[in-house]
Amino acid sequence: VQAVFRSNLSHLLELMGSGKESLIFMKKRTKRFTAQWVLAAQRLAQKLGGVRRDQKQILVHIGFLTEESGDVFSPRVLKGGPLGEMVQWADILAALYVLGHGLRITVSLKELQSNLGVPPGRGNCPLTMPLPFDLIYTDYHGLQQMKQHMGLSFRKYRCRIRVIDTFGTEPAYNHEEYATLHGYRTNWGYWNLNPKQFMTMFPHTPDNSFMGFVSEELNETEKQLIKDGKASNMAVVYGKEASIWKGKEKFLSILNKYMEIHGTVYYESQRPPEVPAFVKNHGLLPQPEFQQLLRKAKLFIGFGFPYEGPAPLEAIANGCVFLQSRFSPPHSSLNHEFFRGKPTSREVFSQHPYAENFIGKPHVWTVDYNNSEEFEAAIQAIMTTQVDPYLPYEYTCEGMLERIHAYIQHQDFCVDPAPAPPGARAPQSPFILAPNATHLEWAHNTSLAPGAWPPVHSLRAWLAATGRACTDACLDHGLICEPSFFPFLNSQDAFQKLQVPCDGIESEMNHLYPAFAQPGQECFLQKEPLLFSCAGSSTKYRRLCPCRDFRKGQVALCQDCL
Ligand code: U2F
Repeated sequence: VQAVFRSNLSHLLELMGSGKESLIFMKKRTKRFTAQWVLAAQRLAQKLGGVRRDQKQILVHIGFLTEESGDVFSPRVLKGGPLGEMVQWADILAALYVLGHGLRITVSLKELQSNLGVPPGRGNCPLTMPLPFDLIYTDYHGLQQMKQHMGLSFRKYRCRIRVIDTFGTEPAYNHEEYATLHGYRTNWGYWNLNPKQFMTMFPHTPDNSFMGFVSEELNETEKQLIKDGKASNMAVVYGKEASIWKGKEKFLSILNKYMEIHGTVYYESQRPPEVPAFVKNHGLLPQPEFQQLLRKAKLFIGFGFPYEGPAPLEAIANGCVFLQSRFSPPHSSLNHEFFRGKPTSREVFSQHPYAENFIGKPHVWTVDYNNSEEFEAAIQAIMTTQVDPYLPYEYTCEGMLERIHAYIQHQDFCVDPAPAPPGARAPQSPFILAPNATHLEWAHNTSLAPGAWPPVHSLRAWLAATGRACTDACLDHGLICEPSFFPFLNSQDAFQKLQVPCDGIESEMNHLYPAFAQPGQECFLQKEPLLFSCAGSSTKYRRLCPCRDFRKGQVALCQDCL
């Protein structure tokens, strides 16, 4: 069956159920975005022309909202608790629905079981049953529940699962045996899924798929209105929970010399003691009113937490400048409580690395808050800087629809890509050598991997500098690391083409391989395809990195990926 774009979202709102504060928040958001989704669908339909899109049957099981996993989020929706996850789930549901797929939504174990066809009263059904869904979107909580209640079907069908995973899961943490042997075992990882089955909130490491969410897009008239209505001396502080304001008196008093400070901090009856009297606190606002506040403000200022939330993108989209602190040393699961136990060793160099690296000045200023002069100078400069509202394409409704469409049509983790066995010589030389001999281009010979996605001709291979991760090595060249291309580089032939002087060649399990170790001149190939990883570096190795191009404003997709 062909999928047909939908332009009426009222059935989706019914499917979303009711009762919980979290669901109410999500439904309000979906309603508010309806017109934008519909317009985006029209634009995408035009862009895709008549291309055939298969309709999938999709189960969305939102594990963190189930009572069985504690549902700690719903009771905090109106009290300043995290909303980022609900923003993202609401947008995922809207995107899947608007794209025209068949949708079931579950937020309890009982509903999950009945949709999976698990016989009532049979906690752990040992049989494999046919699964009535082509795809299942869930989270780590939901994954755990499915493993417990699907019996043997779980193994069989887990390639159909997509895990919405805010901060991402790196391959070293995902591979059970490797994680256990090398100290990468955490509360969450070791599921042995294809790392691309994990879908993140921001494009952290390309080892995972970037799912994202959306922010409001303004038309030219609205943009002009906002620019005209800005109060150049108005600041909004990022942080709806009082604890975020603790110990920030120094910055607040500097800021207060220049600007009128507004906050949206949740409170019960009295002003929270962390929020100084000179701050105009509006209390936690409903999303549309929060947007209105951002429209008037010149500055949105972060004090280090929450990490990587949606609000800075909304602020920038509404014409604010986002000022945030640089983290030195960077925060990570090794040194910060919040990231501890998360299946990633990513180093976070500021409160919002996406804002810093993908947006940057004039919209985003990342400064050292320990240096009061630098902090103060930034505020002065921002007050006189003109900025236009800006939203990266990948965070528009159209961008999100385009990306999810591409994933649904092209990502298939149930077929084995059957790469050449490590160490084997490629039957045909797949590379053309670039003149500087550290960079290879894939010959325009698609017959080598017909139907591969992303298409293999977008591969550009680089030998990274010592100690450099492939994520960074590719970005250095204006490219993005593409883990699905690793198999093409995992051969003696690839090293030879790069003129790497291998004295010996060995094949082992190591998430940094393929790589070259300078002392000893040894070349290492990857023995375990699940461990191919863009993330990760060591001063011992120069990694062999598969990079590809990407669309402007849509880093998840290569030029020829649609
Ligand atoms: C992030 O979660 P948060 O919910 O803390 O992220 P925020 O960036 O603060 O904003 C989430 C939404 O809250 C809305 C705003 C954002 O879309 O429009 N909002 C509001 O409705 N009313 C207000 O007064 C102020 C904001 C992140 F998303 C999570 O994944 C992380 O777990 C968490 C911790 O790092 O940070």
